[in-house]
Amino acid sequence: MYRNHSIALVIPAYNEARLIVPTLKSVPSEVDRIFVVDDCSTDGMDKVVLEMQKDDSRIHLIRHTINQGPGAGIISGYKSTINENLDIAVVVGGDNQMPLDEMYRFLDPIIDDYTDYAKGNRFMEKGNAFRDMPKLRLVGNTIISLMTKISSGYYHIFDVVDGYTAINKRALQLVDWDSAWKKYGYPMDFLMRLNVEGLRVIDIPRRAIYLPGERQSQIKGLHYAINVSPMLLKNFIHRMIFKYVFSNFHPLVFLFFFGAFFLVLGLGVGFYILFEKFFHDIIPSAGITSICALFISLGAQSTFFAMFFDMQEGMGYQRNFGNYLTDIRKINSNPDHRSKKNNINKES
Ligand SMILES: Nc1nc2c(ncn2[C@@H]2O[C@H](COP(=O)(O)OP(=O)(O)O)[C@@H](O)[C@H]2O)c(=O)[nH]1
Ligand SMILES: [Mg+2]
Repeated sequence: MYRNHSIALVIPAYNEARLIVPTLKSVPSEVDRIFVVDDCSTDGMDKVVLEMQKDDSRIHLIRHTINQGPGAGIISGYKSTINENLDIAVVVGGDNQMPLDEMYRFLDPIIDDYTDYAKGNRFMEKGNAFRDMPKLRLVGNTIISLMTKISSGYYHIFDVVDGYTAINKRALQLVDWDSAWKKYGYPMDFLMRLNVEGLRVIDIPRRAIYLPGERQSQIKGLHYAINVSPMLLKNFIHRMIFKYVFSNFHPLVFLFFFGAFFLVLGLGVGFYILFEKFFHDIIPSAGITSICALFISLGAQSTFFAMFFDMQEGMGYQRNFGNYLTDIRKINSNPDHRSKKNNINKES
């Protein structure tokens, strides 16, 4: 228990026979239940977990019969959390890259009812991600984070690929987990689903850990990009229709589609003009050039206005924890404060 709330720890793990050991050993005493979701590991990880269970009865091994991906692992852990009626589910990987001594940062804003979902951000508060994250990952992360802002509707968050999260019972019960994304890329999909339910999301500064000599990730970059980009577009369309047509209404939905239509049309005409100029040496007429400029400016303006309205819509449920963010930044920039607050709040 932590501050009168029961805590589940969900650990999706695939072939982590070695690193699952330090991960499980570092679980704080406030965690009531540990769900390790083994997605058909082939390295004997299940035996390691069962061995550790003998010394720590909080550990529960969930076995999948076919490999479904880390998102599916988390969903299984979430379902067990719901079944056992626990209050909050924290998620970390099984590769000991997520410092569990920082778990309270995620729990406090949920318990204080400032947010429904807290996710890690390794760039905030002079985070070490800029220095330590492999450069290719840093560029990829930035592009995906920008795309996810638009796709998910949470414009105030970053580092969307970070899998260190905590979620409250209300959000666990509201989201339709069965239709959620099961493979890598799940954090961005989960965010969109939280947004359509009107749930609050907050970024929590956390340390990035890159263990020397260890495999940091099983993600294959190109495969990931090919899968995730269409998912983000699909999710964006789903969110627009569900949020602004089916459950509520806002004309921004027309502005977005109008903007996209004219941007694509304008860029198409632009490419045609350039093609004719460079390959057939045809000078474009003033008419077609003006049409091209008109389409592009109309498209860009509509898109930016739509984005602005979309951000404003989201502010409604973000505004009330603005002060909390400032406070938590103060807490996290002062290491002594964290332990003091723990001593006050610890229940177990
Ligand atoms: N349940 C499950 N977990 C997986 C799968 N693939 C990876 N994981 C786990 O998900 C966590 C994060 O994976 P990792 O490849 O390190 O990704 P990254 O650190 O977020 O880049 C680790 O604990 C992995 O063992 C899978 O197919 N199923
Ligand atoms: Mg990893």
